[in-house]
Amino acid sequence: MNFFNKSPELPLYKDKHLTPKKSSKIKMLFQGFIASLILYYIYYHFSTPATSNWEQAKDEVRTAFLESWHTYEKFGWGTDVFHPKKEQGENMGPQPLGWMIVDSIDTLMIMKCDEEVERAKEWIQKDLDYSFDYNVNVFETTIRMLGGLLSAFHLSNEDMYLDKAVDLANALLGGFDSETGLPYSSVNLKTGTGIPNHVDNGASSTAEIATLQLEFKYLSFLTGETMYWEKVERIMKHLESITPRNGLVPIYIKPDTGKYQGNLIRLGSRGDSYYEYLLKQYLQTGEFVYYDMYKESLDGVKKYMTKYSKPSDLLFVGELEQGLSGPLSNKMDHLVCFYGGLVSLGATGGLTLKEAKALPSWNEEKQNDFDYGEKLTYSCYKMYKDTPTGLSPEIVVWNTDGTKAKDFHIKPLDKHNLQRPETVESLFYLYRLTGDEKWRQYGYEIFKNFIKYSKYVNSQGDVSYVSLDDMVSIPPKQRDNVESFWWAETLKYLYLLFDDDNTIPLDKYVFNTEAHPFPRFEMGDLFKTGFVRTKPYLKPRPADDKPKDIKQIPKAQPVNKPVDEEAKEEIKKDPSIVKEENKEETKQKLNDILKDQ
Ligand code: DMJ
Repeated sequence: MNFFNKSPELPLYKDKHLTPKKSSKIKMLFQGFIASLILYYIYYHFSTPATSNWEQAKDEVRTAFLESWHTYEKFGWGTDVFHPKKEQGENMGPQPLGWMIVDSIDTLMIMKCDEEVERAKEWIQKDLDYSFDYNVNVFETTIRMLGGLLSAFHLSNEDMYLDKAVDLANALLGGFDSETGLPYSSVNLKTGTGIPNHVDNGASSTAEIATLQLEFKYLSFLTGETMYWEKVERIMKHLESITPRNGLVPIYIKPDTGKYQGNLIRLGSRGDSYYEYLLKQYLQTGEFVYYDMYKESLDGVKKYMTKYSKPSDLLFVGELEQGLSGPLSNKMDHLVCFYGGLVSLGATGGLTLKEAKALPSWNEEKQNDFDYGEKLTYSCYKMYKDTPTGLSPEIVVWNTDGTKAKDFHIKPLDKHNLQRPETVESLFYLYRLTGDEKWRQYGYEIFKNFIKYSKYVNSQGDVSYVSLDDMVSIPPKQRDNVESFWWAETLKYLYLLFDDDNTIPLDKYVFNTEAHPFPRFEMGDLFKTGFVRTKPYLKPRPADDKPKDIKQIPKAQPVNKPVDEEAKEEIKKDPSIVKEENKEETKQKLNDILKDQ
């Protein structure tokens, strides 16, 4: 039989395999497509944690909080720094500052952990005393300790927290005693002496001096003492006068001269919360001057600092290492991830997107701002999603040249993960504003990856969640450290993200930069914005774009009388005067606030 003389219509068996008919090719392609869909489905559902039971997700966060908190209670109670592996804590100075307990107590209150709140309260009452010889960082102590005490006071209505807050604020005041009123980096709690930064040529960071205002203004509101308000407003007045119209500021400033130092502009470390508190000061009191400054800075960020990665077109905010005249670097700190939630919040003013869109003041620009916030938050989610552990590094470098397969790369020194809150913070805002479940799902994935990779269990079964040295390798190398903001911020935002009860509603509250919620309030007769802008905002504001858009701002007014100059000096010498004079009235006023809500 001659195999080679066969008719071409009857191909050999082997030819059939190699050259299928067109219809078979389509069939194979279709089958391949279906197979890959199935594989993707399996991968997505088995490798990506997902849930629709949000009550249970909230409980999981509470459990993670409590199990690690109990470990801290067992081995490090009262100390400022906790090492779960060594099973011990340590203080930063000769006495504890309450770094863990004060920073976390409002999370315990929000999560309704009554027994733990009682123990924390007792410790604060008996063991916390801020009058000792130690230099503290003015900013960190304000956002964590003063912020924590003020929120605890608001949530509990217990005088003791306000008393401690007044003591602490008075101990910090010496830090503001520079020529310009711009605070030094540190202050001695006992002597009240301001201490310039021992590095960076004595400069304070811009974020440090511009992230004290919510705390001191709320304290003014509670005590009726305008001095706190004036101290922090003076800083803003000065910053407004020296900040260029594009709203972008170098990350260092010298308290003695009042001048910016260097050219580096970024929304990451040392710059971040300057931009945050511009909007939040407006939200707190409705003062337009800060809204204008915020909007100018947002215009500047969009124009000079925003780029898109390749291949996926992810929006990111780069760094201007040499100021506006230099190129934009593609480096972005995880710290920048607060900005997505902030910008979307700024577009609606705390209302839901649906409510805000129904207002006559809604316009294309606000929609653009809102979209910008969503895009940046999605990029931040991808900083977790596209890594081996599903956890983000401290810093990424975005790829923009089109030659790489991935949107970002991570440098060897930037692989640590400190359990930071900024991405879940933005996810929380976006879920609250849109009601879109996808933001919760992203948060749940991140939460489960924290549980999977940052959990440390000692030989007795005590659980902690720790920072990671390297989030790229599996299993990741763990550090022997827990950051206070893991409890104060990350777990609080996750809990609130999964919460269906709208606890801490955004149209009534503003979170400080350490996630401590303060009620928004009206300035009343006692407070006013003590300066006008040196350069009026060029864009007209829609006539009805006013805080009255925001529904039900607490109507409570300060009832305490302002003290005169002489009395202010007395208060400096003996802070208990404020406490004693105002205690009863403050309590009454707080009762009124709580009744109103
Ligand atoms: C927190 O202490 C605050 O959010 C601060 O503004 C900067 N970042 C840390 C947590 O990452």
